[in-house]
Amino acid sequence: MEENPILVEMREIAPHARYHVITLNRPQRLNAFVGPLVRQLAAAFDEAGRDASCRAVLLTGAGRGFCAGQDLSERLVAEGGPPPDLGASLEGWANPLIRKMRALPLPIVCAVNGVAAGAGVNLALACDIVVAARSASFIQAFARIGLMPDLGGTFFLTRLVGPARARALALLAEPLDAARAEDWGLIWKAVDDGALMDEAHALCARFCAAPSAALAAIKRGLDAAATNSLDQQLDLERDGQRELGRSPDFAEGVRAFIDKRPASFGPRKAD
Ligand code: T3D
Repeated sequence: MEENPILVEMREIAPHARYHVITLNRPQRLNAFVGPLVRQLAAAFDEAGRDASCRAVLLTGAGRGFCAGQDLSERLVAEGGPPPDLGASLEGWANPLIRKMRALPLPIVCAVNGVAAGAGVNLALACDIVVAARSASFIQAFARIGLMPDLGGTFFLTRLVGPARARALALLAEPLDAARAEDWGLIWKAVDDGALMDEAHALCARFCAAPSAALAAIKRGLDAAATNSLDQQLDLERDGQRELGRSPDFAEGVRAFIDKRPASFGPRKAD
């Protein structure tokens, strides 16, 4: 029997401030998606949202890969058998998962520890900050097997790297190494393999001391900017800033600046 396909660990940074570490755990299949894995992954994000002390999520993979997308052994069509309904599959788990991650009012840091292929790349791109090991690579592998990018890939790719690079990545389905992914703006940073987890943990620890409502508003605002007009964004910023300006975190942030000391922000309001 397979081990638990998702591992969740809590890292306490201070009283009422911790982050959840979610590890995809099917290393023998490069953490490819199967039903139990995607169900537990969605439940792990729900749990992070419910945990009032949780201030960030770190997502990574066990073993030498981050995630190789859908487990293709579940997609083998028997001779003369009916083809799978991939639309139903996306509607059933993938699209709700990506919506859930984008709506989560917490920063999601993704530590890409090795190859990310197919839906595995786009899972990473749905996170807020992607750090990758220098040995990692990103492959929009879909065209190799007669599919198109999913899990938001067609949306994220163009916005992150621009249309020319997005088209070549998706149409050619060639690997992009981590250094070039950083250079192109697909990810935040490529780091030495041995430094990857320290880097990702340090980011999450930093978020544990950050003003949580502001981070949630930043995440919402940047997401809305992908489709809003400038007028809509200006209105959104006015409304968001009005609310944040009334918060104890802002009062503390200003006081701390004037006092020349680090700010001590308050707890997060859970979902
Ligand atoms: O619901 C839906 O179906 C719709 C959604 C579709 C979304 C998708 O993600 S479609 C795209 C699926 N993914 C792929 O096409 C990638 C397939 N994998 C690869 O191309 C290669 O494995 C990699 C380039 C990622 C890595 O290559 P390499 O040489 O480093 O490793 P490997 O030897 O190919 O893989 C190691 C093992 O993992 C191997 O098993 P073995 O031979 O040791 O028993 C391999 O078969 C297995 N593996 C890797 N990817 C998958 C997989 N097994 C099942 N499904 C996989 N996707």
